[in-house]
Amino acid sequence: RPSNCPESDTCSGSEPDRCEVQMNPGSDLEGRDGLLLSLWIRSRWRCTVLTFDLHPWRRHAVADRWDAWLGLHAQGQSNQWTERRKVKRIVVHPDYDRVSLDGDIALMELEPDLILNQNIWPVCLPSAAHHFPAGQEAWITGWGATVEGGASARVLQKARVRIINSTVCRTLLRDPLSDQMLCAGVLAGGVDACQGDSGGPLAVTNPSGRVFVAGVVSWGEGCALRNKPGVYTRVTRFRLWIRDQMGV
Ligand code: 4AZ
Repeated sequence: RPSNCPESDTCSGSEPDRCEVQMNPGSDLEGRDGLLLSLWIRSRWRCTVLTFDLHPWRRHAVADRWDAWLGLHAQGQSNQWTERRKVKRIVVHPDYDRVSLDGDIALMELEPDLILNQNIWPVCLPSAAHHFPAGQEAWITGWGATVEGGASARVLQKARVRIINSTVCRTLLRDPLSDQMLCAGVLAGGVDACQGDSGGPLAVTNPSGRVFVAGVVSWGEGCALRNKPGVYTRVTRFRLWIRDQMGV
């Protein structure tokens, strides 16, 4: 365990008191959307970890084939705040199921000494016991399609959704929702994650202003349809696994 990795389970104490989802100014377009790697959690100089969504086929899970771009706004376009890091290690959750999309989470460990700046800052991990109540406001971000079947967004998009009760969600979705999944969306339709947003964050701000990653964009039945909320990996269910993998 690197000496400057905090031991605390949640984002507190020795961690920065400002935790934000990486996003550049000007990326406040109401939209839906993202490419892989829009989420990274809890980077302290030497314990940078990123969650994302990846198919655990061998060619995807090889660290050498990945670069992490942090602080990005326009896809593939670096700016004064962008940092680029090699990926040191990829850990795909052992329970990942390609059909049910259960266990849809993986971790990327980045090369150390990441420099934080105004656009690169850690997001907090919720404790395993944390409950995100139905109705709570959450934000999704990404570069995915802005209409179903459409092109990915050039610049990072964000949209506001709400946590939806799982029992209610099961009545709305055709496919099974496991206890490792979490629903969020706007039931009236029009706001959602879509193709290319997978792996991105579902972020919730607590009363003290800290931002927590409640979910990871995973799947849905279409995009932004009425009564078809998006489905997210429920991060609290993987909190202990994440801790074990990070070695903190
Ligand atoms: C996708 O394919 C995808 N409406 C992600 C999220 C949603 C749909 C599709 C949710 O990456």
